[in-house]
Amino acid sequence: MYISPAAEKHHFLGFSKDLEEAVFIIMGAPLDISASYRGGSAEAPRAVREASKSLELCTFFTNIDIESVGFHDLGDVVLAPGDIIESMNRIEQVVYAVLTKERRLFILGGEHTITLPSFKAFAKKFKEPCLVVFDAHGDLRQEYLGSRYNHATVLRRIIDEVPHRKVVLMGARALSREEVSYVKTANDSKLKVVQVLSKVSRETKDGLSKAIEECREAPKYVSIDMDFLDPAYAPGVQTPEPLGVMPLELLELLNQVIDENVYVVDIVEITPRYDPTEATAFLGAKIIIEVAGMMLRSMNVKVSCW
Ligand SMILES: [Mn+2]
Repeated sequence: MYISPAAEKHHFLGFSKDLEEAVFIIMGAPLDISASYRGGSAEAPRAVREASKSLELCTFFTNIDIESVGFHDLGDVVLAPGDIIESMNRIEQVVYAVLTKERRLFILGGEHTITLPSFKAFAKKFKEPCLVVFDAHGDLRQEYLGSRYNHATVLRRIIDEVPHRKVVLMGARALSREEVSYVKTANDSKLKVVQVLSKVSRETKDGLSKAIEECREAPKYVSIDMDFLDPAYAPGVQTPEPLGVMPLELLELLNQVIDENVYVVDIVEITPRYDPTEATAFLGAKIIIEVAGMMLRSMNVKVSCW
């Protein structure tokens, strides 16, 4: 398998559970080939793992002791330098192999393009899957700067190339004209878009509930592009987009989405070199811990802190 394991001290949270005991597997997919603006997301898996070691492990939303559950840290996918097609093939192979182990999986990107091969693998394992994406952008272009496979086209490729899937796009406050007309004409069963600007309102939450309704029973893959958040909280991203929401608001929305049918979560587009404070990487690690807590609650795993 195309995996490069890391030394124990470099694992997420600083320790790795044995695969047999682990509920969660975490792995890096440091793809950073098609960045159109600010590269560096290949450094994100290391930065998020490093930051995670300094966080406390009682979850805020669910009062769960993550330390007693832990993650099996598999290491990073070994990618083919400069070759996006081969790199995506390898991500797909590895994700599919991991999914056959019947664990919940967290993937540390990498650019958003990783969601295409990962979700393809997911759709091989689970029938009629649902993808829930949190993103400032639509990533819905047919092509971008003459290329079909990159972080600006990834959602469009998923809709085109993965049959029998549903997609809910949360956020999308920055769409091109081409993307707006695509959203308008796209069949509702293919793609539902809930827009969020600056603040999560009652309408946003109701909109999300409605959009996700048909996905309730479906196996779900949740993709979190960190640029969904306001650049004030997450400046270290490839393409910062002003007028985003606060981290707590993202977690409230995730709390609405996470149920026992969520099997994969990816967190993408962190570019550590643009955030010398490391706040973006810390926030990424925190989001993973809180989401893991929400998943454990939905699975009725009770290991309370308080
Ligand atoms: Mn994106």
